[in-house]
Amino acid sequence: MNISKEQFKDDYQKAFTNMYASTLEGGSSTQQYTALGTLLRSYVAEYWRDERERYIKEGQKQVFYFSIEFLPGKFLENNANNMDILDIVEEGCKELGLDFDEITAAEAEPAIGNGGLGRLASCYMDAGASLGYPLHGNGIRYRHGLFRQKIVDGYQAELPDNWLRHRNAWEVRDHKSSVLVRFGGNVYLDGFHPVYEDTDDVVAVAYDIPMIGYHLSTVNTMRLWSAEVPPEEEEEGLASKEKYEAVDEITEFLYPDDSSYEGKLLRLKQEYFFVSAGIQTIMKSFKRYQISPKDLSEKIAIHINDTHPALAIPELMRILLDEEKLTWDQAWEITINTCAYTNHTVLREAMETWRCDMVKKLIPRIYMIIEEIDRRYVEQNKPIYGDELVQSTRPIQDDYLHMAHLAIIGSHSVNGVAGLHSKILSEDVLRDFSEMTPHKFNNKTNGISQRRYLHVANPELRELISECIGEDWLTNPASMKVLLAYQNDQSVLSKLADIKHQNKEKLAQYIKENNGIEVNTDAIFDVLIKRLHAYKRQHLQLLHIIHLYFYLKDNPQADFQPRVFIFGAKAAPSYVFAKDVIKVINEVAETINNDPDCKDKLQVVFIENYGAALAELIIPAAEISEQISLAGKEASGTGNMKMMLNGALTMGTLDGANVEINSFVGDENMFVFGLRKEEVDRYNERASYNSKDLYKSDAKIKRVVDSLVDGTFPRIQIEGQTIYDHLITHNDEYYALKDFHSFVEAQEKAAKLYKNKDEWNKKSLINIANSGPFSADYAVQRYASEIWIAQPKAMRTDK
Ligand code: 26M
Repeated sequence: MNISKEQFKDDYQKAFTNMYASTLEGGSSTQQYTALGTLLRSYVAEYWRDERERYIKEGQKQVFYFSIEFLPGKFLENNANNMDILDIVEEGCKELGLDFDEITAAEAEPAIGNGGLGRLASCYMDAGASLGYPLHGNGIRYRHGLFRQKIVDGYQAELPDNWLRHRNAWEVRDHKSSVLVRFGGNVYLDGFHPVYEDTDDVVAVAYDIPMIGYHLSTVNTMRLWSAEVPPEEEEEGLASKEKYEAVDEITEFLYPDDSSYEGKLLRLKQEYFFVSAGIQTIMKSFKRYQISPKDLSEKIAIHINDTHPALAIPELMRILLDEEKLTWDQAWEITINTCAYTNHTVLREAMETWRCDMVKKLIPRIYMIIEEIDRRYVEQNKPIYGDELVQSTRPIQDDYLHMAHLAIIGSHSVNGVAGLHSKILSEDVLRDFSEMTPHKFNNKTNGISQRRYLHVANPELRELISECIGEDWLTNPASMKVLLAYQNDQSVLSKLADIKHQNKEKLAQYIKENNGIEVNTDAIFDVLIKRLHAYKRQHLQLLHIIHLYFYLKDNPQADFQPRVFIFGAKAAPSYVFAKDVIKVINEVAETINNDPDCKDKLQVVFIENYGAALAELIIPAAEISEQISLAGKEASGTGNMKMMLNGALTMGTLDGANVEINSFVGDENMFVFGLRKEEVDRYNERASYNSKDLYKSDAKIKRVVDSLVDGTFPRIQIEGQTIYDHLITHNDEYYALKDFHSFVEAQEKAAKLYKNKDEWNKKSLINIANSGPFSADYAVQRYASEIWIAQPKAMRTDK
């Protein structure tokens, strides 16, 4: 958009005074942020409204992305960037005597997602709007996001995240869009008409946040639902204290689990709550514009992000049957054609199943419909596929509802999130389904927002790239490949190295302030940032660090490539192994960082409270991107793409999207190590891996593992033992010891290469140049053209 700096400054001062009846300079940074956010939102408000109306008027197909998590990151800078006014805002603030960094720091980050799944949803929102697709989010407005992590004596402590304390400048409460969601009670059919008795009603109130596309291509909506007591109950004095509490609870907090499933009633309530609100809203707008429900799948697409929103399928059936009075067959065909499902994990412990009696009690009408889906599924498919296939794929089995089965059966498309992952789904985890309906199965490799992770997070690199190859890559990321022409250009390579160094300095400053550690910025910055999970193998990096520590103790004079190991990770509060790994990392860090033999050579930093905002500080400073999950376990990973985009070299197994990174850059531009997926399968099939034998026969491994329990590192008696038991007593489920030597070797190769700065920088540039295909823009285009069958609008040129 076009606005002069003077106009902006004037608007900002007025907006501030309007809001706080005081002057801008005297405000707190939180107030300054809130007024600035509100002002920017007001700049897009009319356009946002126009775009909503245009969508309706033009009858364009709309896509609704249902996700129980979003992880948008801070809004201010990204939105200003997409509105093309980031410079004006920054300079304007400076001229007004304000500290722009302080203002952006005051923005509370909406941590309403756990990790990859939520962040992916938000990258897709950004890409959708940037490309002009009518792609809208549907989710939950948790009053408390993912816990804040504090490290106390090396342990993770969890504190509540009250991100809405100072309100959210970007959201608009739209009470007129409220809908009623019914829980519990009795339901019986009067003919074909369901009669509800004694239901417990909750109002879902919409909070809309604008999703602002790059160059204002369009403005879409992320709608988050909040639960409230129905106003009628309140006015008639019918709501008890218990009722208030029960309703508030529904959208009170985000479950802090990632890749693990627990059958908690409240979680099921959350799932039905936001799904029902979303589907009802879609259907209401249909009614308003008198579109026949039979045209539903031509006018909208519903995306089910993991199984959590799978109740969208029976909820849509409910409305088509009970309210639109369609026949079952009509309703079912429409539902399948409308819904599509993405799977994000192959871990058994993450598979969502619900006890049928629980579902039946909480949402009786929905349960009736699910039973009927199940009954017809068996009836129709048994004659064609035989009993065995049908029994293993039906949604209800042994009194449990299998959410993935429901999602697959009720969708026309099922996709994995990286090539290898999709292959595992169709050949292994979901093989029975893919045998029956192969046409549903497809791959959509994940993508990331290069606007957030490069343009905004690393503006110096953005400048450098544009200096070399012009601006086309900003909207056409594949053309970053042109950068390859500069791989031997010493002046470009040295600029690239300077930028990396500046970013390392920035991170080092943060580490100094927050950890009290002065890290050596000439050392390799080796970064492992992701949720803590055994399959992601943070403990393998820990073993590697201990190995290096012993090496330094044994050879204090050796020529050692200095390295700073940087960790960021939250553990689910009930996940004992993960929490113990955090404690041990912190205690090993304590010993190493205080050992004079390690000074400026080996340093270990655990960054507290890692999340979307800190990621934008850490990623531009990364030189080695650690992607070390056991092959076959990480569905895709997206941090791998973000660090590659910022010039880090990947240290990785052939897992998830690492496989694709490898195919783009080749073995010589990353460090591949570890078992291949087929090898892991073979060991598992034959049960032929014995970690204890390996440990006993390998002195190096034994020494490192023993250090967890022999007092080498103080204060880890219990936690060190947990890891020891996992590795030795419980046979090292994720093959960390098996991959140990291969990992150490790859790490040695990296250390050696780093000594040759020119070579390293060249490889760094090659990584950046090849990262274009991982743009979320391409991923969204593939979803749109192959799954949603949705078109972007013709791009406007008048802004
Ligand atoms: C389940 C039940 C109760 C509470 C929480 C959950 C739950 C929440 C999030 C389970 C799984 C959740 O996320 C899984 C996830 O984040 N998967 C990651 O998705 C990314 C995007 O596709 C991939 O890049 C990662 O490889 C994958 O681990």
